[in-house]
Amino acid sequence: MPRVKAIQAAVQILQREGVTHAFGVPGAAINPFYAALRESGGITHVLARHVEGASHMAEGYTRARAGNIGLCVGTSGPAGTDMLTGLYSAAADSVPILCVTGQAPVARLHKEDFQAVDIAAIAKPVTKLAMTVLEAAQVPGAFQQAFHLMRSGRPGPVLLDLPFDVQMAEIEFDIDTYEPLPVHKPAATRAQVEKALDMLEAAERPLIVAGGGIINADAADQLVELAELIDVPVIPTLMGWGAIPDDHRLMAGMAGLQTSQRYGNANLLASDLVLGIGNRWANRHTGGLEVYTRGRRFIHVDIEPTQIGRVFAPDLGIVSDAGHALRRFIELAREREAAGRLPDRTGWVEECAERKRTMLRRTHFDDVPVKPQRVYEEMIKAFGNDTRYVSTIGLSQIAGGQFLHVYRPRHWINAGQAGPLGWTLPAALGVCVAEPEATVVALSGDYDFQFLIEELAVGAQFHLPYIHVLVNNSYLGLIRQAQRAFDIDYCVQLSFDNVNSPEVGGYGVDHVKVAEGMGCKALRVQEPGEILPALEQAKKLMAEFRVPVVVEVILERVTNISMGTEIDNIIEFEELATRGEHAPTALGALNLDQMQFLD
Ligand SMILES: Cc1ncc(C[n+]2csc(CCOP(=O)(O)OP(=O)(O)O)c2C)c(N)n1
Ligand SMILES: [Mg+2]
Repeated sequence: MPRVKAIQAAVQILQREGVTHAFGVPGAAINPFYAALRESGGITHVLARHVEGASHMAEGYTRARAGNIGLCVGTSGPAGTDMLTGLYSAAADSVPILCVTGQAPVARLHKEDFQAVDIAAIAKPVTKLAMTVLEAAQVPGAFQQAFHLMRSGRPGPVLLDLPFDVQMAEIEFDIDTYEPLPVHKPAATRAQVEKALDMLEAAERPLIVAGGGIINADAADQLVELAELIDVPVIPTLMGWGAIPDDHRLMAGMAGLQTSQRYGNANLLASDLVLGIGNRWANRHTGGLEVYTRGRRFIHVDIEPTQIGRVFAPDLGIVSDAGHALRRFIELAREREAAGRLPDRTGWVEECAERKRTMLRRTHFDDVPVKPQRVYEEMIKAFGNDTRYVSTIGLSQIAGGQFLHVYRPRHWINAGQAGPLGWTLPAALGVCVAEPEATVVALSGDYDFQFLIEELAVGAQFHLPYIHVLVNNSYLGLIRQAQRAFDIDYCVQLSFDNVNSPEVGGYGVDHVKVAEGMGCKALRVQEPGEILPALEQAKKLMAEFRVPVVVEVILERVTNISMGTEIDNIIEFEELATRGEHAPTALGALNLDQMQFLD
């Protein structure tokens, strides 16, 4: 057996498991890893400017392509704690990332050594495995188990914490005898799917709720195939958005309290049976369960057994990987089709499609300062169907969910559950690393943008071009809107007179200067008619300079975005679209004549 340092074995295993990129920040306790990385030469490293940024880059990298596992690396102590937010958002959204941290030597762990913290204990609730590896000979097994766990069942992150002396110790290891462990994914049985199809057959107005598990399982094609075969409309969740193209005749809109369409909620409320696949009944999707569940039956298919019944008791629960389940559904539905047993759904499908054509929100406003709704209209005009959108949270993200269009899986990359401010920028960089040829468009409010703004320099240094649409209301907009319930507007203002930049007109931070200072390109627009030319110009700048390009749109400071606490009670703050020209980029209303009857 060759004798190698344990950390050299670890790096060899990373490569054997398919890792080609790492995102990180070095430090003394993790330098053995960096030495092994340099020696191996097979893993490209992107140097983040903040360790939290590295963790979100790893998330973006994983989420951009099926099979990817993002690796983030940091030293002991604060590097690990900085990456906790990435571990949390990865766990919450079922995203595998591997976080490797350095650690004080084993014999000094209990001596309050410099930057020694029990990161494994801290990270435990937000990982599938968090382990300080105390024996060098355990290092290969720990990495083998990490990959097995990240890929098996409900995917999620792992943290491996490596004391300095453990990294440096020599062990017997031969990569040629290493084999990744088999991945465990449960599969729905014939009996389970027959029962589900019986329930679907008995329903009059069935819907499929398509969750992120379908995207994790790389099974969007099977979802569309099943929907078409049984002719059942689909409501994607925020995490499942893109599993069925927005312009598909069976795409019935998103339901929910925030990132939803009026027709999505109306369609869900009109249904009598919901088949949820790879979803988790997130509370911002369901709203109050009384309203969500009243009058309809539920089938829940999920890869994680303990997810069944967690939020409410379904009428039928099936533990299965979404891909395995969809393939079984297709197989058995074909048998029923051959037997002439599939019900005719034309009336119900048309009913849903009609709502999609008519229950629209207005986007076309000519106001100055710009109303946010207009930004999304211009984005749709500027960016093609193959655009990868990245966003996190805020009114900007919510309105993006309401107005943008997504046509492919992994083209809406959003930190769905954790929603950590600052996520957008580094996650977009991770997407760029994973998909260098893709058109990547990030969407942030001003506060999200400011949170991890230093990561712009990473995009400039490593030539990771993307467009960052920054909608600036100089407010913590979502929280300002939420404070209406308290009748306050308190500690949510980002406005101040910038002594260096009077041209930002009291909006505070001069994002253009900051972006330029970081080595990126940036444009600022004040009027609706300037948005599209700026986005076109941004594409050119991106191609020419190969750096991130920020397009800042100065918004009206106070615009409330549609949302509510129940899916049958969403508050609309703007006038609704009553003519095609009010919502020119809405799908289904593209034919202006279709809406004239609403006049
Ligand atoms: C780390 C973190 N802290 C606080 C919040 C709560 N929060 C959600 S949205 C938001 C304001 C976002 O402001 P901005 O990015 O400008 O977006 P806008 O709502 O104005 O479009 C805050 C503070 C959060 N999601 N994450
Ligand atoms: Mg804002």
